[in-house]
Amino acid sequence: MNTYGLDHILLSTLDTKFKTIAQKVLDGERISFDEGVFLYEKGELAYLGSLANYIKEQRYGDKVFFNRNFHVEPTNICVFDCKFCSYSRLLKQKSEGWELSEEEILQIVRNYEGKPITEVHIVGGVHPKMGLHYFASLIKKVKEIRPDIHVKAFTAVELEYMCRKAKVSYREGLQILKDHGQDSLPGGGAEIFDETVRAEICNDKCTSEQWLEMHRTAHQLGMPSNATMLYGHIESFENRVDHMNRLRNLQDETGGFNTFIPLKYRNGNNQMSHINEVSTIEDLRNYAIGRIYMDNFGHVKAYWPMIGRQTAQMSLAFGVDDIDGTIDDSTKIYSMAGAEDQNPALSTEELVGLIKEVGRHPIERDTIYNTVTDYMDYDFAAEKEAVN
Ligand code: V47
Ligand code: SF4
Repeated sequence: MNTYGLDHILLSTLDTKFKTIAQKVLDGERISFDEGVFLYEKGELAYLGSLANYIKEQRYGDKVFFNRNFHVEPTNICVFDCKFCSYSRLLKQKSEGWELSEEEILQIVRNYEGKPITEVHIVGGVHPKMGLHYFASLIKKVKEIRPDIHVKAFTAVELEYMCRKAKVSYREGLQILKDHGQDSLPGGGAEIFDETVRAEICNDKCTSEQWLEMHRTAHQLGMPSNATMLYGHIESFENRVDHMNRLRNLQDETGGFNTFIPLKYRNGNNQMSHINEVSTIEDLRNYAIGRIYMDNFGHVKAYWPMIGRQTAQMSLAFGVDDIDGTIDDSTKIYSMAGAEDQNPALSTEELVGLIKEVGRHPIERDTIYNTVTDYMDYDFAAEKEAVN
């Protein structure tokens, strides 16, 4: 196990605050809100990386997880108007939007027949006409085509709107979706929980309290979920720590979150395009502080279509243990915001190569982190020969 750097950090002439934090990490103790802010303000990349990598390697050694998934984005028509969103179109701009029919969506699922995909990720804009019962029936049909697939669907923003329109409680709405085959919730829509920032960047969608309550209810019903944080726009370091703190508190209560996913704000084609994007160094610092602060989260994910393949590779030395999935060019959310990867798709062989190239051990997982295949010594050439 590689714990390089830690002893050096503790023995060197560091400021006492840095030593206290490093000692806490070594002892498996939680850091405080103020210490989180201190790390953002003063923590240098090498120091943060050593601590975050220590935590990651204590848990998983060199292992890095990924899955085989595809996205379905039923529509980009959205009743909300988030200032950072490059993807949505209001109903009045319908000509620039898309609305897939139920048959088109099911055809996407059928196209994966026979392929060893374990997850479908369904999210989109909040369409006024696609409601709770429509989506419940859609999920049931998806499961009829692929009973084995894990359906990770609908952000808390979509779910809050669906429940409100259908006049049901969060519990009733989620139970209906679960009964029709929805397995878990993705982490989107969290953005930044601080109410002042939220009012500036996404003032008309679900509140922070509603987001947290939707995830709390899902966890109580046995549906796990993820949690995102949109960083690098107008928020302060305190706002980032406050965001992580609210998630850490909920995780203490329910234990239902799988993965923390920091999402870098991309400034292409949206109403906040005047804001510069943060540097790659800040991305890596942010992953590392996320790993250090979120001690009760199992996993930290770098979403490669958003930050690009090389930063995703680097993030594996900064506390990240997961780089999402093969995706198969099935999402438009980031390419429309100017992300590195305009056609995000990686074959399993490419994803495995990416992880191995930086000396890590690739593990294909399912959505809830059961191992599907250990790819360390996997022979792709033999697999190809067997198929031919
Ligand atoms: O909530 C929108 C973000 C999220 C931009 O749970 C933007 O496994 C950056 O949550 N720049 C939706 N980000 C996507 C999402 C997600 C993605 C991958 C995996 C999982 C998971 C969840 O996308 C939104 C918002 O925070 N987003 N616009 C932008 N310009
Ligand atoms: Fe709609 Fe989601 Fe875009 Fe906000 S981020 S405008 S809720 S699609």
